[in-house]
Amino acid sequence: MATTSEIKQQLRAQRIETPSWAYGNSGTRFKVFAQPGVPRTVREKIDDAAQVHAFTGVAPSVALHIPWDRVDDYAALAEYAEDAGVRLGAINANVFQDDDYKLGSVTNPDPRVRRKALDHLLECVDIMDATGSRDLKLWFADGTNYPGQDDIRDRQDRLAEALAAVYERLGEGQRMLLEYKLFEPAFYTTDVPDWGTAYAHCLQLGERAQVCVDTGHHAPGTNIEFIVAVLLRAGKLGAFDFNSRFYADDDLMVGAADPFQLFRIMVEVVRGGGLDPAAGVAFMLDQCHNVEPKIPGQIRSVCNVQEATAKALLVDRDALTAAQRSGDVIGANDVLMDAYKTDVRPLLGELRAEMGLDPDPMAAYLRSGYQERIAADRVGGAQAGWGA
Ligand code: LRH
Ligand code: MN
Ligand code: MN
Repeated sequence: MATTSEIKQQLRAQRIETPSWAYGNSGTRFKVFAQPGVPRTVREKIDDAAQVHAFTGVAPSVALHIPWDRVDDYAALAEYAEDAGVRLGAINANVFQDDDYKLGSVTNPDPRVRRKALDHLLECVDIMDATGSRDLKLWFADGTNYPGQDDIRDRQDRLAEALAAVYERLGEGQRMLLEYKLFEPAFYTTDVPDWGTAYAHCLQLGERAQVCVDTGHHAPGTNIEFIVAVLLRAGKLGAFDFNSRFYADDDLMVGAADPFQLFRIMVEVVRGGGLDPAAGVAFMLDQCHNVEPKIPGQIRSVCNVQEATAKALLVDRDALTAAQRSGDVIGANDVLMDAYKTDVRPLLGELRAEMGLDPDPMAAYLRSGYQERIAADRVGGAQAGWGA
């Protein structure tokens, strides 16, 4: 069994990326509730992400979404982030918010629209060159609403063609992360609906194409930890978009709806070697804080991922393997549940103190006065993007 200092070492090394869009106003199709102090610019989103890192110590990068975070000079933005104490992380492409994309982006039957979508994806790689980002995250809203609307197989061919062109353009050390989603906005077919489809495309593309598992993108009851185990075994798990859900793609704080599921996922990550930075699994948040304050929402989410990771690291592997091999069903389950039932908050508090941080990041942030400052200084905050 790992010692406490080995466990702390792994927790200290874990990196959790926060999304720029979590800091802006967001909502549902029914209403966006504006919050005081939300960022008016990309730089202010970066400032807020830097706060999350300052108090948690494990969130040193922030993902961008283009064009929500479009600026003139991305190299200057990367410098700004560095000065603020964070890095620019994954570049998320957006080929879902133009009128042109009504019938799809890279799978659209119209070659002009396909070209436009591909150009945007290629532009995102240019941006990565300027920001020094490693990952291009691709999620396609593409699909159909009615049987017969378009040819399912042709759309797969168009998708493969676009992915190949982007893959070809990737530079040294850059990767492509292909994210799947069961449904929404398309309600009949989705062109990348599941991990199998994403995996098949990534396999064909090559080593630098990896699957992104967004925890909110499955049918209810799907065993996500099984998917994680299979992808890690195949060397194809590139990233997580963490969030939690009660119904569909709710984008709630990770670990809020089902902390046990998050633990089970992290158990498979640990088992498959996915915590080792060399495995290249990016732990990212993809959430919107519609009713709760944004920076505290991100701090809570980072802490929830850390808690689940700590519990997963506490699993007594030797005892578990022994119980599994001897067919001790209840014993094996006990080993797992022992770890899950352990209160890891004191361990994480100690770790943070050793890192020179306040043991309680949320309380420390709330005491810091930052929230009051931004509420007073920032007037007329921006939408996160969904409502933009
Ligand atoms: C799609 C998604 C994808 C987008 C993000 C804003 O539902 O999960 O990752 O880029 O939301
Ligand atoms: Mn996502
Ligand atoms: Mn989503």
